[in-house]
Amino acid sequence: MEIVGELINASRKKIRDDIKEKNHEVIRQVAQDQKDHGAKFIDVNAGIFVGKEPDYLSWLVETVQETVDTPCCIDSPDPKAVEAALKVHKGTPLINSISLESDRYNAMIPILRDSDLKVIALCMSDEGMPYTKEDRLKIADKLINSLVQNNVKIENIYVDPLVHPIGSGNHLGNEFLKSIETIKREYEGIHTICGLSNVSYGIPKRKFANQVFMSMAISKGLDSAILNPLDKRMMANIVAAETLIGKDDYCMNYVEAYRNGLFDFN
Ligand code: THG
Repeated sequence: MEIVGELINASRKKIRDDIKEKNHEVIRQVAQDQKDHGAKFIDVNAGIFVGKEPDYLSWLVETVQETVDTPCCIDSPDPKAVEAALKVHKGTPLINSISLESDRYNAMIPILRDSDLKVIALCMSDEGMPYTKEDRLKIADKLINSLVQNNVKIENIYVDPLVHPIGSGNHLGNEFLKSIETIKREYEGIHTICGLSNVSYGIPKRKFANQVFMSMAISKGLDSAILNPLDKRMMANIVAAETLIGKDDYCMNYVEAYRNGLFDFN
């Protein structure tokens, strides 16, 4: 499982103030903590600062990369902000994201064409958010084909089928899980990703619900996720779930996690 650390996100009140005040030390610490707990990418999101997003997002990339050698996941619906962040980013980031919304799609394709960038293909279109597996697959198929036609490698594409809150419909968890399974089966070599915690909006014990849903998604082939790597129980569940579906030869990762104290909770 490739973990994208979600904590540097301006939708979190504390981080919003730290970004506004350009508080270097706090941002650096949050980046370091997430790396130390297994993040392979550090998500940076300044989406609530309308108009100032390109400036803040570039500052976040620079600040994270002063601290850790981990690449960023550049999280913005605004191609101008993505471009600004990309200018200062060292190494290969994960672009979050392209979608089938025409303005975003048309602005993102030239950035991605012939590049070695990694990119999240988010299942959204001008018709809004998809709810069924069929609607997600239609969008995913168009995005994957056009990215490949534009010379983006299949292994650099991370499809995000979009997680909805389970409180808004009984079937929504299953539709998401079926999407992961089908995408992994039909597009060999592709990655799948999601922002898991959307599933628990509006219900109690969110962390617990997120952890259970993660195990279910792993069983369908989810291979990366945007989440809080400081959630110890979540990280333990991931190791165990991957071992239990056969992605851990001789249970070596499981045993190592045990030895490192990852399972020390009750
Ligand atoms: N797909 C893709 N990118 C995404 C998402 C997605 N980026 C943003 C988001 N969804 C993933 N990131 C977060 C970051 C924080 C939280 C959830 C998802 C979160 N915040 C607490 C809350 O909302 O209750 C805030 C608590 C706090 O203030 O700390 O849970 O789906 N491609």
